[in-house]
Amino acid sequence: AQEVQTPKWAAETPEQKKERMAWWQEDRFGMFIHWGLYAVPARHEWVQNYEQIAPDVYREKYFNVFNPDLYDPKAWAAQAKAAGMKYVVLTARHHEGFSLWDTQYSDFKAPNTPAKRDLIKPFVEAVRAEGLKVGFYFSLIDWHHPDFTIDRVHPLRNDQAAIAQNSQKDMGRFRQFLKNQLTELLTNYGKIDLLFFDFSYPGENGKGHEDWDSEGLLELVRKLQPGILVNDRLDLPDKPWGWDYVTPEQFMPKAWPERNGVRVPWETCQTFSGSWGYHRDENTWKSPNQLIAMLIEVVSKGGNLLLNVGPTARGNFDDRATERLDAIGQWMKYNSRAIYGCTAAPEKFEKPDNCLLTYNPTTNRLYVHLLQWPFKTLYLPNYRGKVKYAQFLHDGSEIRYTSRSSAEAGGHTTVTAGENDLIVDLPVVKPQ
Ligand code: FUL
Repeated sequence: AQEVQTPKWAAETPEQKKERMAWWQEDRFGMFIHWGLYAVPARHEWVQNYEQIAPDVYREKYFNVFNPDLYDPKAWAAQAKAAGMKYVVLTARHHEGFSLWDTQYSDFKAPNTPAKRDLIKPFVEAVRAEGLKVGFYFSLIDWHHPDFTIDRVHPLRNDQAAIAQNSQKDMGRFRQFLKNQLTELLTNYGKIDLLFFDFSYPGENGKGHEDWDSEGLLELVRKLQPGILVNDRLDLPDKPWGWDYVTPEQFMPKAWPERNGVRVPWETCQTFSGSWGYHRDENTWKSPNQLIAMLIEVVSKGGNLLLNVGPTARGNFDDRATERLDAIGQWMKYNSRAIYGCTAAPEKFEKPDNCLLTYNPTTNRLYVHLLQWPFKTLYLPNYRGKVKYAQFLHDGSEIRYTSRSSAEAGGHTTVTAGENDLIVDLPVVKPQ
């Protein structure tokens, strides 16, 4: 394999990197927020692409009716916190090109709509005030920008007249625009903890991340916010310094993801329904139990979960989202100890039937999550000698267990458990 040179600006020791990522490894659970003009049509944040709406038509239709009179970022932050989330990542600008803040580099921005103000500033303040970490999502794609090439992902991909203008576009100017906008976002709002770039792909010239100057962007970001975490969507896969964590999207990896045989930090981003942006008529909403099981499964594989809300055009979370956040919050109230600071269990702990395991290496506690409530008995395979005591999380009450030899001595009829299994006595009725 070719030796990859680390540029000076990216150099850090493994300890420094570990320290930089410590909060994120500990927190495990964050809120993603997709909010933009697409909340108005309410048909998916890719509506402009799917319906091939020209940028001027899109702007004409939705820009002047974007009036988020219910926008209350304090309520957003409070809801995230109550759900047990520890960081919040907001779409500063999505592919449509609409900026939520008062950028100098575009007039297609929230302050020029009936919203009449920078929507990022109060967001950052509210999230900070709740003691949560702040992240921005920033799109490398901009369907509104005049210099952005009309490629196969662009809403104008079938418009021959528009495509004919491609030769006059200047991706260099677009790259500068990205840098200018990032400079604003990473200078004017204090400390920013995380940046979620989205996304790089081979453009018309087949060059992919070179079109975006991914390395130049990363260098700028690291200079402006040395402590920040950056995801892998700048598309620098072969450069270990080019990303901090990988981002499987709407997808549950089978096991802890690896690169070159080494486990890497990872975060899956997931939606409540089938859309990131507010989608009024989309009905494939996951149940609260599915979402809680998802969170447990992610942590059981050493990852983070970034769970998305798409606020409405009026700026609030709709009831379907709120209901789910509340349910997760109820669960987290008693069980967050099995999430924060936790990771995959050491190999010596085998997964019992219908269970997931999370583990806190600092406290040396193993959390056994029962996805189904069995009849009276849970078998912990080969756990004999590895457990000091067992308790429920919801009330701290003792759970009794025994091993095969004592179960037999106790006169039970047919004990088929292995020599080294633990036989856990559960109440017939699931407590709570
Ligand atoms: C994708 C985007 O294209 C989606 O709209 C969404 O933002 C998701 C998190 O990333 O690549």
